[in-house]
Amino acid sequence: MTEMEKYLLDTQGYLVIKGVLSPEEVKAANAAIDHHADQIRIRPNDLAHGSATLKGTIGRGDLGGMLTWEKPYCDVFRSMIAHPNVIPYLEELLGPEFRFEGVGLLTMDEGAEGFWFHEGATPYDRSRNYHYHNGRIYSGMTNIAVQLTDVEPGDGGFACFPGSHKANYPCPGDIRLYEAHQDRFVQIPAKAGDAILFPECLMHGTLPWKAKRQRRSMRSTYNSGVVGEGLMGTYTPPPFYEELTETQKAHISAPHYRHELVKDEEVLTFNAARAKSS
Ligand SMILES: O=C(O)CCC(=O)C(=O)O
Repeated sequence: MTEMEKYLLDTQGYLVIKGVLSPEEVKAANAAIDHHADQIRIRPNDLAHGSATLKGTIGRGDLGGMLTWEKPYCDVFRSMIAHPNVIPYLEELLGPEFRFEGVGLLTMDEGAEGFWFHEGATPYDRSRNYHYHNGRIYSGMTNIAVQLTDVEPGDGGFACFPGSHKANYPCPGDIRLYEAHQDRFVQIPAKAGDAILFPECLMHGTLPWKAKRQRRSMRSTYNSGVVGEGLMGTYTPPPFYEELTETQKAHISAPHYRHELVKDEEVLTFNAARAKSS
């Protein structure tokens, strides 16, 4: 992660990473979705929460279960467990033992409603936080939203309130509903294959979809290796566990703490120096 990327993420609360998926990977993902299109569940217009500016004529589409699809359809989705193009970002923000927590797809057809703006760092949430300490960023739940179709300026789709990942005051309701201070929000254009990286504590949501082309956004979620949001106190490897690579297995392991070797090295170096000087 470059110094420029760290600066942009720290000040804006999001980062656009170009070309996370290649054109071939985007094609494979879209073909897999087309093959399972009958499983897309259209929501009952329940996301705008009464907002006059976010309402739409149809609901958003949701699709899950991609990791369990038969091969080759599952492959691109499984690659997001530890994709080489996002590993450097996740290691920087979450540590080398980051955990993959899941992947989902959302679709929006022309006229689909938006989603009220949620999260935003208040109230403070241990699992979904963001801070800077000892020269580095520590992020809680972190999302990589890969766009599988192009998003142009004014199309709608993902939007956020930059800087809100560091908010200290509760967000007024009319801002959350996109009925006040709309000029402070940004909608994020992206090409198919680009990803939006954002900590969940950034206040984010969705603007109604205006384009004729279907919006497809594949969002993968990660957290640090010691956090598990959805394990209910137990951990059972998924049925496809043995089909994963060793790296992928490592990043879906049960939450655990790994003693950082650097702490041992510090005391060993100190002892070696002391022995030498005595
Ligand atoms: O439309 C988007 O990309 C944001 C969706 C979102 O925030 C969510 O599903 O929780």
